[in-house]
Parts: sequence; C-alpha cells; structure tokens
Amino acid sequence: MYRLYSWEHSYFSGKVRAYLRFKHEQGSLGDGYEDVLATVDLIQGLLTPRSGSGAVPQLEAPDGTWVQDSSAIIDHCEAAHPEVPVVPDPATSPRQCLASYLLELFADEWVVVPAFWERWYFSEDGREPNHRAFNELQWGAVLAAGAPGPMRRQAGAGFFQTAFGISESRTEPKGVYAGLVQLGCGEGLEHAWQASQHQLLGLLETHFGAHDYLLGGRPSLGDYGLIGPLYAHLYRDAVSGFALRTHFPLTTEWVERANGESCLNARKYGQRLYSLGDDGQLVGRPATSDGGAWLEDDALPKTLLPVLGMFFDEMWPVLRDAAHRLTDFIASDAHEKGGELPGKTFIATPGFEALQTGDGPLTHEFTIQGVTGRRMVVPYQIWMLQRIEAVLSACTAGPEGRKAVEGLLDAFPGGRELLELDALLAGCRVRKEGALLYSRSE
Ligand SMILES: N[C@@H](CCC(=O)N[C@@H](CS)C(=O)NCC(=O)O)C(=O)O
Repeated sequence: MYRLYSWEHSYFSGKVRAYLRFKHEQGSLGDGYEDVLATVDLIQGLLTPRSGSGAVPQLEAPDGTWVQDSSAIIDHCEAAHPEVPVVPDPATSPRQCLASYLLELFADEWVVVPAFWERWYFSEDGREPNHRAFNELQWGAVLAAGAPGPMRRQAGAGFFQTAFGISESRTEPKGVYAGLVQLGCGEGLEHAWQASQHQLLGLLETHFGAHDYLLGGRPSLGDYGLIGPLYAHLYRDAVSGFALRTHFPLTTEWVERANGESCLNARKYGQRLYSLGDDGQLVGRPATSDGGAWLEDDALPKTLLPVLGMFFDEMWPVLRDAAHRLTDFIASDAHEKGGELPGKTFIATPGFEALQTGDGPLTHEFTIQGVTGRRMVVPYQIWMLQRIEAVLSACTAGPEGRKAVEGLLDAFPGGRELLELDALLAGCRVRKEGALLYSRSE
C-alpha cells in the first residue's frame, strides 16, 4: 500500500490526495493508499531525512521508493498504474495532453500566489472578516497532533506569532508574509493578484456550466492541478470559502466533484444518475457531462481556451524571463556548476535569501493585470518546464501532432514560443534529487 504524508490544509496535498482517491476508486492503484497526517515528529524523523525536505505531500511507494513534489508523485503513480490515466495520450490527443500539463503548471505555480494570499490576508490582525481561528486549528492539528482542542489552537496561534510574526505582518513580514512579498504579492500588487484570481474564477464558472471537468466528463491532470488552490485554500478557508460558494457556485460544486468526497449532488466520475423506465425499473446513465468521458477527437472545450489564454498572458512572460535570469545566475561567478539552487515555491529557500530577495540576482521585474512589481525566480518552475519539454516532444513527434499543437498554440500571443523551450532552457536546466534542485554540472 502507498503512504501519502500530507496535511488537510496543504495546497499540494489536496492535489495529490484527490488524484490518489480517483485512481484508487477506479481500481488503478494496486493495494491503495493510507493518508498519514504528517506530524512534526514524522516531518523531523522521517520525511526530512528521506527527501531532504519537510514539505508535504510526500509519497512512500510500496517498494520503499520515496517521492516528493506533487507532480513527481503523479508521474510516479501514472507510470506504475497506467490503467485509467489522468493524462491523455500524447500520440492520439496531443492538444488535450499539452493543455493538461500547462494547466497544471499554471495552477501549481501561478494561482498559488492569490490562493496563498487569501489565507494569510484574512488571518491578519484586525482584518474583517477573519479566518485566523480556523487556520490556528488547522496548523495546530499538525503542531500538537492529538492534543485537546484548545491546546491545538494555541499551538497554531503561537506558531503564527513566532514563525510568521503575524502581528507585524505589514511592518516586518516573516515566514509566509515574507513569502508573499518575495512572490511579488506585497502591498501595491495584492489587488492585481486578486483581480487575476477573480478573472480565473469567472472563466471557470462559465466552463463548469458546460462541462463537469476540464476536458469533459472525467478528471485529468489539469483538474488535480486546480484542486491545489481551490480545495485547501479557496474552498476550505472560511472567508474565501464563503466568497467561493456565494459568487462561484458551479466552481464550488466542481471542487467537491474533483475532490471526489461527499459529493452526491455534485456528482462524480463513475456515478450513475437514474430515471424510471416505463416498467418502473431504474435506468442508469453516466452522471457526469459528456457521457462521462473526455471530449472526443482531441477536442478542447471552447470554454477552456480562455483559461489557457491566462497562462499565456500572465505566466508565460514571467517564466520566460525567469529562465533568462536563472541562466545568467548559473553562468555567473556566484554559482558553481552542479551546485544547489533554491527549491521552495512559497518562500525564498533558507540560505538563498540574499539572492531571492530585494534586487538580488534571482529576482526580476514582472507585470500582472497591468501592475508592475518584482518577484523571486523559482527554479522548481524550470523543472516543471523541462517536464513539459519532454511532453511537447511526444505530442509533436508526428506531423499530425505537430500540426495540432501548432494550431492550438497559434491561438495565443507568444504561444509558438513554447516550441522553442529547448533554446530557452539550454543554460538553466536543473537536476532534481528528492526535494533538492541543482544546476547541471556538464
Ligand atoms: N512543489 C511542491 C511543493 C510542496 C510544498 O511547498 N508544500 C507546502 C505545503 S502545501 C509545505 O510543506 N510547506 C512547508 C515547508 O516547505 O516546510 C509540490 O508540488 O508538492
């Protein structure tokens, strides 16, 4: 049996948990999995020694293999259990396949900023409405696992003070508050990120009015990517959860459907809806849209294209520029070829703060929703681009696949640049070992 080490309130844990649940319920995960709360004891004594990082989620496979980072976990399980895949075949469905990976990247590494912001902004002193109490308990569940409720809450509250300086979040940002500034979501930019999030939710609301999942009637990798921001942060946290249910009810329903738990009304993969036949017998049919399948003939839902459009408008220029900054840094005297690079998504990696903050060499200017700011370069995003480079070459291996992919990319300004990933990544390829990232030594 697999063991998933996770937290309920963790962005990337939600992504992997929903994926594992789907695979298991489809009978495509061997002996299944146990969801293990990654308590402080386990993080210190087991996760960190095994992977070099205490971040969750981490997966222990039945053969003892240890996998970290949500995308690596999904890749590992898809390779071991290819039945009922979550990624369309690149040979026959190159457009759907590429779109799945791009949406995963967008959800993991771009939407993370506003989802992270919603949690911590509405936990600040004096902010109304406020979900700090709920978050104290969520964190206390890990920090003081098994202790009585008031002690769990107290443990969360104390941690928010010592690790995040929550009472001085605006004057002396630490921990998550420093992370938000480092990701380009400090004062002056937070409302631009929020506008981006609202734009995305509006597009998703339209999409889920027509289709139950991103590619039709069953989930795919992109759905699990989006569950990251949407489940633990925007759906579960109280303030954002109220706003989501109030303004985006169809997207809320999709969260329940894609998460695959307690969702009888929302319906889910494999569920049947029944009507009564003439003789009073139950007559069943697939409960989800599009006959319970991905759209035929590698079609992408029309309503999904504007979501991909947001990736190309907002995130792609930032990724492209970050690749240039990383290339310059790796070639500079400040870095030894083959040496370690920062690995974290949410905050500057300890030991790399001077490079990833202020005007450091691993920071760059970027624009979101017309507002310009500065943010850190996140080498993990380059690792994700390398993964997409491999997918792209599978998708474009034949002339028909190439034509289909070019046709898709031509719909977006800058879309074709994706076909030149090889040149973009030439000087900044990374090597991933567990949670740690290194430049290539050759
Ligand atoms: N890129 C990773 C990110 C994992 C991650 O950042 N996890 C967060 C919680 S969602 C965490 O554990 N942060 C605490 C830490 O880094 O020590 C993934 O895809 O799994």
